[in-house]
Amino acid sequence: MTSMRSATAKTSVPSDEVDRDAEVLGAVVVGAGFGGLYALHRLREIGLSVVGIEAAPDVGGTWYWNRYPGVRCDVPSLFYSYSWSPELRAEWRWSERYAAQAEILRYIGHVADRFELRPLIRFETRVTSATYDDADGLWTVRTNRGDCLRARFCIMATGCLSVPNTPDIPGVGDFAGPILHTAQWPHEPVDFTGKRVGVVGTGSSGIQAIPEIAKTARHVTVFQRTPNYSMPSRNGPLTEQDHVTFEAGFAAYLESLQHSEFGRVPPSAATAPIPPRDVQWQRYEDLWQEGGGAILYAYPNILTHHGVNDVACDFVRGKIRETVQDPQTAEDLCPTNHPIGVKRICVDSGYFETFNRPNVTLVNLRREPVERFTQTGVQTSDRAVELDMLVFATGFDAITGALLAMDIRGRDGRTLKDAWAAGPRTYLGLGVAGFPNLFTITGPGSPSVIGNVITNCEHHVDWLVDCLQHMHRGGLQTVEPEETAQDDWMDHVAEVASRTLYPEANSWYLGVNIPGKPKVFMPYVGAGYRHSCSKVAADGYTGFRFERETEGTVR
Ligand code: N01
Repeated sequence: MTSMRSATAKTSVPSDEVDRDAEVLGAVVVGAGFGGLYALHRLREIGLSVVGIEAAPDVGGTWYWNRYPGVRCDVPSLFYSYSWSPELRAEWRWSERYAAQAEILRYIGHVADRFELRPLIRFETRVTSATYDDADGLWTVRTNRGDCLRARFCIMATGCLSVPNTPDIPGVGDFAGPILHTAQWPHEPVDFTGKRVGVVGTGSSGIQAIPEIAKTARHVTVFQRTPNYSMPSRNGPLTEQDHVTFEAGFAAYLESLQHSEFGRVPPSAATAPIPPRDVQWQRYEDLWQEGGGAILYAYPNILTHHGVNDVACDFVRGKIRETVQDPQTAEDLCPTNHPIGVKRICVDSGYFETFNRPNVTLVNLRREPVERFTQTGVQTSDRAVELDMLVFATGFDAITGALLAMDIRGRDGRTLKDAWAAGPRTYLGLGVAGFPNLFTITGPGSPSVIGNVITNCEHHVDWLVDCLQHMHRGGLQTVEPEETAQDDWMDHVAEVASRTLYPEANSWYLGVNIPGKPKVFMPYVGAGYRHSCSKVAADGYTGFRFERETEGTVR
């Protein structure tokens, strides 16, 4: 793709110098995915001078990079859309119930054009460091292209699923064929025809890619460490009437977002009854037929009580056994070591059916571990599997990966790596004590990846824009969380998670997929998160500390 690096004036100085005469920006926004684009739009709207920095050559965030076959969203398209512009809703039509990546990328590209956001963004540019200067209360943001930007606010919209994880498996460097990662997929179509393809990983990405690859490959060998719960999407075309109906209910939907607890634990969870098994079974059957991941809505206590969750697990295992003809393969595909929903539930198009194809083999790594990769394939404890291509569908260094990949330094030069050595610490997932004027869109300690990430991004951006306006009105220069408020919030995040079944799985929510990463449950799964944020603001930003402006304004 042609470079789209913006013509926005470039500020380049030697790497260790700061050009104190350079223009001071209102804000730098890092990342041009859904969160970053909306932040650029809103910050410009309130009159801030703002520059976006994006590593990719175009907008889209994780949707720019994840181009593997079969990739589509597991949230229905009508909901996986920005909610803030009636004009945008009126002019955009989704073609399918669950949009494919290409259509989502077209949508976000359309938004960037429609709202003239591209000129604000420096593409193909990666932020390497962001340093807070105690003396003048400004951030200095440096990039791999030599940019040195000074800004009052630093908005990290770096995404929760943007740093791919490739496990360090012995011998992988010896493999002679192409090695692909679902999260760094080539732009050119990949031809699997006549190829023996190995796929490592059976999370959402693997579960979507495997059926598509199997349609053309000579043979697909799936290397599975942990089987997953997956629901059929029942994807299909959307009609004009679907859009009209959605729009008619839009106000109610917006209102419901204030209380939306999808994948979270509502207050009624503690006292909700456990419905009889046959009643639950019928409800799960209805949801299976309807398609999508709404099983997590089935009962308020499905994520807190084994008496409910176990029946849902049995139900899905029953569906797997009904679908997969080979009994051993069916058993190997049945998840047994974690409750349903405590890893992100998968939504598929013919995943379990794919294992009835003669050209697909499942290798259960729990029974038959990989010993090493070789020049020609994979050596497990039992056999040598000959392969022409390898696909890693092994996920991400989630939630904190992109933030910690930059050298972020707050007050007194303290690094974020140091501040988060024992796990991420934030107040409301929005800010970090000791890092003034730094905001984390869908940061750890917020619902972030739970539910609909776009609405979570919008909520954070709207909240921080209100906060910035509050500061402007009051002549306030810096904002940062109080250490005690942050401690209390993190205790609350952990306490809420401990009342659920979430900690029972080795999921990326806990960071355990990355060697050496502290085991901390990162998303906030409690109820009433939006209410908590609104209350903090309404009460005068309790738990945040402000400093008064001493010098000129940056507006
Ligand atoms: O990654 P994952 P993902 N040897 O971490 C396995 C979103 N998403 O890219 O479970 C062998 O879930 C690992 O095994 P285990 C969505 O939020 C959304 O699939 O750790 N296997 C697991 O099977 C999702 O949750 C959409 O034992 C190894 C797999 O690799 C998130 O992204 C689409 C291994 C990784 O699964 C991440 O999904 C795609 C090793 N050394 C993604 N290391 C939609 O909207 C890891 N694995 C539909």
